[in-house]
Amino acid sequence: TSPAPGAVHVPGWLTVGEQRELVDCCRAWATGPVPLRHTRLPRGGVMSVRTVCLGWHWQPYRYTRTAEDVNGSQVAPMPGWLAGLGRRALVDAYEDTTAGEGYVPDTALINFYDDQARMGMHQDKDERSAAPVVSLSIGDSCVFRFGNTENRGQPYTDVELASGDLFVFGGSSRFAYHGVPRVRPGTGDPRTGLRAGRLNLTLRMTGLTD
Ligand code: MD5
Ligand code: FE
Repeated sequence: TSPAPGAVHVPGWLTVGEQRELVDCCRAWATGPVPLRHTRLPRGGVMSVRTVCLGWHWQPYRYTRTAEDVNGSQVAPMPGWLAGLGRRALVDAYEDTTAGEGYVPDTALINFYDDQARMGMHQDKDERSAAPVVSLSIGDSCVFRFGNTENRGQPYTDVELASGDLFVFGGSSRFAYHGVPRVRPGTGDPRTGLRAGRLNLTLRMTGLTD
């Protein structure tokens, strides 16, 4: 189902087994060189989600290899198999066996939402590439607010994202405003191994070189 050109929602794309494996990996990454933490914003705010990055470290509002804003460590590498999962996501979402060609995501941003966490409406424009963003959701469902490229407010469409769902943001949807106004506690699938909260993994091409 496609709420906008280039945007594709594939409910239940990840099997429970794949979700469980990703949860296990996220647990390991959360205690890696740069731990899962609330990102501090330059104006003194703190994000309610907790984030850990692979490949490149996102700090508002740029990508670096080392996390000067956390502990100065170099972020863990982006695994090749995770980039491969991103290519398979594009093939399936766009129903085009060639859609993954040349897609080499070099960063993953992993967001953990507890019951209270939210993500305000924003655009993702710190990447120097217009390649699609692949979004994978695990755990509690959420309301995902999918807006427009012109302004932060209306018009927008609210979409329910559940455990295992794939969302690809390509084409003209790549730079649309979006956010997560609420998580729905208790809606996750315990078989994933995630007992509470929501995990979102986004795979991206930064377009950066060292
Ligand atoms: C999330 N994360 O559910 C979302 C999923 C973030 C973030 O927003 O920046 O970490 S990513 C959704 C996304 C990415 C790129 C474009 C669009 C949505 N879009 O055009 O709607 O934690
Ligand atoms: Fe975003």
